[in-house]
Amino acid sequence: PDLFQAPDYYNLDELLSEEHKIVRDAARSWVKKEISPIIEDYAQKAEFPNQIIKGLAEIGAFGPYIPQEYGGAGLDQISYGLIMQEIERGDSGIRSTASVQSSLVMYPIWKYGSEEQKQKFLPKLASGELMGCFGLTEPNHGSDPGSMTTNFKDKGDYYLLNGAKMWISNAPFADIAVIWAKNEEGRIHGLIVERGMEGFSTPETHNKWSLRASATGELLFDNVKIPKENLLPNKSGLSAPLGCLDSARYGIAWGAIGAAMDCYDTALRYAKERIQFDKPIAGMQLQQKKLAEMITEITKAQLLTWRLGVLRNENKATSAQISMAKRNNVHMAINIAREARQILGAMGITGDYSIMRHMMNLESVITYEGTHDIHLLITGMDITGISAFK
Ligand code: TGC
Ligand code: FAD
Repeated sequence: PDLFQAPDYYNLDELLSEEHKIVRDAARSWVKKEISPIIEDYAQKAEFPNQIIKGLAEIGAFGPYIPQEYGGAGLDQISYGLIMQEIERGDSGIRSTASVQSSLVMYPIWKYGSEEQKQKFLPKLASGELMGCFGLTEPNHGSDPGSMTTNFKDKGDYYLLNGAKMWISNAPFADIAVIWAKNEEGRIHGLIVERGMEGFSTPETHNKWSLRASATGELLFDNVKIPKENLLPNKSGLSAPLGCLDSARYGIAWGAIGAAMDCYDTALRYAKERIQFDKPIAGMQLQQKKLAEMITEITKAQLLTWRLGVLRNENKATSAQISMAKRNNVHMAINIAREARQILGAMGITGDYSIMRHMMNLESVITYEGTHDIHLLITGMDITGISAFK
């Protein structure tokens, strides 16, 4: 039996094209074969499974919507979302690697880079030959990236980069880092920093209880000489990194549904099999309430996200709409993980089931790419016209 029963309570499949279903099913079977059997072990070891990089590239997880001329898969936004959903059904940390590579490294090079930068980096990033990371957050500037202090000075032949980034997914093994820094006028620009440049180091962050199968690290810049051709020339200001976040947050909205589906599916099966007081616990009203609310919330999230995908395909989705979906869906998933864990009783705390790992992973997902609070305030700003940040 297929261990991944995807709930589709409102026949959402009827809204998908043949291509969407082919892409999704390919990702689904790859995750089942390559991620599910190994992921618990890697999470326990707190190690990223490097051997899956090639497979991720093959299912189109690196640059799903980047045009084929640059090595991307040339798919639409719904296919991109479905790939993220299937990967996160396996593990949020693996989806993180794909999100960062696609939306935070390939996207800015594609949108803000020169033709030479696109030719040089995009095909190798799409194939996984090069891996990237994205440095926006700093030790003292998380939710407020506009106050960053990492900076670069024009030295004539090159830029001199100084500063530090923290909490950076993929940093420990990335070949390149797309990072954001201020020039002498205080204007934010994107720069491509390459491993091996003198003064650039990427120490790993240990002791995480969340996203353990994803490598997280710092990016330290100590008088790093950056060739001038490594500056992204076509966009500057805070809206440049925030534009990348729109794409990643959209993928996370889909991804969270995958994690929620896996928790729901696991809890439903368990509840039907587990007998207490001479009957399956699935027959107890309190457990039915939990399961019924889960499928309701998953269904609402699916519809929200599908519609957002259509809007993105038409280039009509706003940043605030993306914030709403990211916030709603991650919150939905974390609540489902917590309830599903309880349905499994003591078994729920073990690594024999995926739920506790999803639950702990989602603590990062609800924090990164804009916290739950920040996305609420983005909605608040959108509907009132008044920023609560300033
Ligand atoms: P504010 O004055 O509102 O905006 C500055 C400029 O940016 C424009 N803008 C956007 N542009 C594109 N996309 C968006 N989503 C945008 N949001 C705002 C805005 O129009 C303005 O443009 P302009 O031309 O007028 O200059 O900026 P603010 O300083 O008040 O901050 C706003 C706030 C708090 C919403 C924003 O800074 C924010 O989103 N903070 C959260 C930070 C965050 O999400 N960091 C994520 C780091 S990356 C990460 O977590 C990767 S995890 C990856 C993984 O492993 O999957
Ligand atoms: P803070 O900004 O210090 O927030 C602390 C608390 O204060 C939060 O609850 C927040 O909601 C609240 N708060 C802050 N401002 C306000 C406000 N105005 N009103 C009300 N409440 C507020 N960053 C990258 O650049 N690249 C990456 O690849 C990356 N990967 C990550 C991977 C992991 C595993 C994690 C955990 C984080 C990662 N991040 C990455 C960083 C992430 O984006 C930040 O953690 C996030 O933006 C929040 O910043 P902070 O942790 O500094 O929290």
